Amino acid sequence: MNLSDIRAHFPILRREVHGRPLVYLDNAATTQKPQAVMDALVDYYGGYNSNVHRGVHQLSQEATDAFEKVRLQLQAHVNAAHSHEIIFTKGTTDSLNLVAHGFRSMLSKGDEILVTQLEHHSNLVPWQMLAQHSGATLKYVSMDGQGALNMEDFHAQLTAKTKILAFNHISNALGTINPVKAMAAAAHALGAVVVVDGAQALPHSAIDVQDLDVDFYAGSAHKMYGPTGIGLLYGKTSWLEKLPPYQGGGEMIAEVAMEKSSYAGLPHKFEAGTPNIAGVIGWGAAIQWMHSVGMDQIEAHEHELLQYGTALLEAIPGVKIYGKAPKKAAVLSFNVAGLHPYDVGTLLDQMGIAVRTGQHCTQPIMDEFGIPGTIRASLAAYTSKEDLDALARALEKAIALLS
Ligand code: C6P
Repeated sequence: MNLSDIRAHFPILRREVHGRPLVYLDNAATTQKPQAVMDALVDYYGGYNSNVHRGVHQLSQEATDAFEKVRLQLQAHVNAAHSHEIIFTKGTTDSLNLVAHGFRSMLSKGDEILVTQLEHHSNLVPWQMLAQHSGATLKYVSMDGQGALNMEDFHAQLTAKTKILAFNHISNALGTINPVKAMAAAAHALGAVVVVDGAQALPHSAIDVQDLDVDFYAGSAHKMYGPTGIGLLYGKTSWLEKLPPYQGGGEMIAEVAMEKSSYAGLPHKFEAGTPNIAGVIGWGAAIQWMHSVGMDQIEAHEHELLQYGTALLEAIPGVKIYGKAPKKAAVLSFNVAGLHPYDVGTLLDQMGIAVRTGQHCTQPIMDEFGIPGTIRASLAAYTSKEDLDALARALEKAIALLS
């Protein structure tokens, strides 16, 4: 598919904002949805809406088949060894909380949890809560001035006391790509569990959880062209079996008596209540759409755009880009000397350019740089060089107006 074919799948890209053509550069917050995803939702609600795993009737069978087909799609998409290793959650935040909560009874004083300074709050606060609850100590790996993890610090902080290592694959604020495979191997050598926040990696490249050899990997459908409110937790069978259920209710049980219950096997043990059936089915269409473009093509396209956009922004006097790690993906986080990111973002919006401004749920990163936040342009498969040209032109105008 060429870029204009790709863009044609996204009706929203044809709309205007404040009388200007929309330039959507807030893809790390959420991506737009191709028509195929919207069609899948309408087909489900209009054609076979029913609860899953519950009825003998035809509609329920059809809904269950469509729902479970997506589990298989996701298994293939991340190369999990078994489909029961794919747990449907509400999203990355929910997945990470499920894991952190599950370890409450397995950690105690003297144990350590290691995170990094690059984490989204979703991969920091649940571990703070776990530390408070269990008495374990929370430690973190620092980043350098380029926004890359300080690997010497990583090896110094990782010890035999480390029970959990939790970090992101790609930083949402800076785009840093972390060396997941090497970090996981180092942690496993010391007996730690490896939990990876893959929210920003899944949209941009092919993921192979077996090759990375991580114990848990979390993601959100809405950042990969799918619906909101649905996400994934990949977990190795051995860990998912050890972890207690996160919530109690229907679907996650085997036998229920008034005094106590026994739990269902994987994956249902972690899927209490009626799931987001439409969300799952829509996600299946999104994954199919991504594969119709090709994961390698998406990665190559975004890499080219990242280089193009970096050069454009750096040519504008006063612009400073935050996050220049040698391995970096899909995010241009920047500020303009003397201007508040919010003011710049507001003017860009007036010119039809959608970017995110602020801390991007990564306050420790902003504190480390000593800034209130950044302006963040984040890329997707449908982003064009013209989008980035429009950003640069609008930015120059905004700077002229605000200076
Ligand atoms: N980042 C952003 O604008 P949820 O909200 O559960 O789908 O994803 C949370 C999350 C976890 N980890 C990383 C690395 C993320 O980027 C996000 C979401 C969005 O950067 C919204 S704050």
